[in-house]
Amino acid sequence: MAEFNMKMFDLTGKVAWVTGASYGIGFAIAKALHTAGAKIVFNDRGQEQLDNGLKNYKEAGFEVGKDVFGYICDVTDENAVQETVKKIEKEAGTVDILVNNAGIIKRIPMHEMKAEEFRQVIDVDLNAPFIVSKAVLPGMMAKKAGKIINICSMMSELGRETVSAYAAAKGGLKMLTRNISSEYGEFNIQCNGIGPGYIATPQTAPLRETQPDGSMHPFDSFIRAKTPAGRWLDPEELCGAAVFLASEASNAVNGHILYVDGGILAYIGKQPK
Ligand code: NAP
Ligand code: GCO
Repeated sequence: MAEFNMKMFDLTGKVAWVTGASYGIGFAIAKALHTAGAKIVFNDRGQEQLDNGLKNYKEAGFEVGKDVFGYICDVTDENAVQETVKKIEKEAGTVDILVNNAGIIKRIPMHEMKAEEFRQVIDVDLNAPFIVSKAVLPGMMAKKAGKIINICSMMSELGRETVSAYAAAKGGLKMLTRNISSEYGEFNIQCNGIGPGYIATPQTAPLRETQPDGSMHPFDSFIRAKTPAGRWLDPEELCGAAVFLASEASNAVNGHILYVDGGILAYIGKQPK
């Protein structure tokens, strides 16, 4: 075993596919993996969204077709995903690192949620990570090396009102992570999760809206009281964990969910003064 050295965090020569990474957490992780040397692949559901994503990467200094490759692909569509993997392998190379980031949430009280709405969340947040992981595994198995990182959640461990579908999906994603790690470890493929705390992105914008009277959304003070540092986290604060789990520095880490939550899961909550 080589002596530890910082090159173990180097992703030069690697192809990293971050799903749904036009903006938000996926975009931050993609930029970090590129900073560590990887070539980035991302996808979005339509031409307009893809063009918006490409604009964001260009503004961040990426050269399209060299540093970043973008594809129109709905991650819930298995045929589209399989076709996209063929294009990626032809244009960018075999996928070495997959980050299953694309995700949605529907905040509806369970007794009011339609079964179709529940299914839609499960489809994107759980079925799609299965579909995309299945599509890239053959290439990783052939290379006898690969990294799959699933973006889990506080809701992989905890519940709360109105997020039954999302919690079920993210809880399932935790176990899918552990099962992929179990089934493909012999191919030197590691599958781990990142469990973000509460991150300021479009997905959580409704929970941070300023109220008509100018006060902050009640959820804002709730989550600040549940976070030891008393603040929302930024997408960039997930990047160190992403580079670590994408690199050979984590080759002995497998089936682990790395919570980057500012301590939420360890904390009962700020006591009243
Ligand atoms: P976001 O701002 O809503 O971004 C979600 C991304 O996923 C968008 O680029 C979206 O593209 C894409 N997407 C959604 N459905 C898709 C589909 N069917 N096919 C392809 N792309 C699709 O969310 P975020 O906050 O960055 O969250 C990213 C991931 O982190 C999600 O899995 C989320 O559950 C998870 N997470 C978020 C937080 C948080 O506090 N923000 C915490 C823990 C975990 P479109 O533009 O086409 O919609
Ligand atoms: C919510 C939030 C959370 C975050 C994240 C927490 O409505 O509670 O959207 O679910 O997105 O998953 O880790």
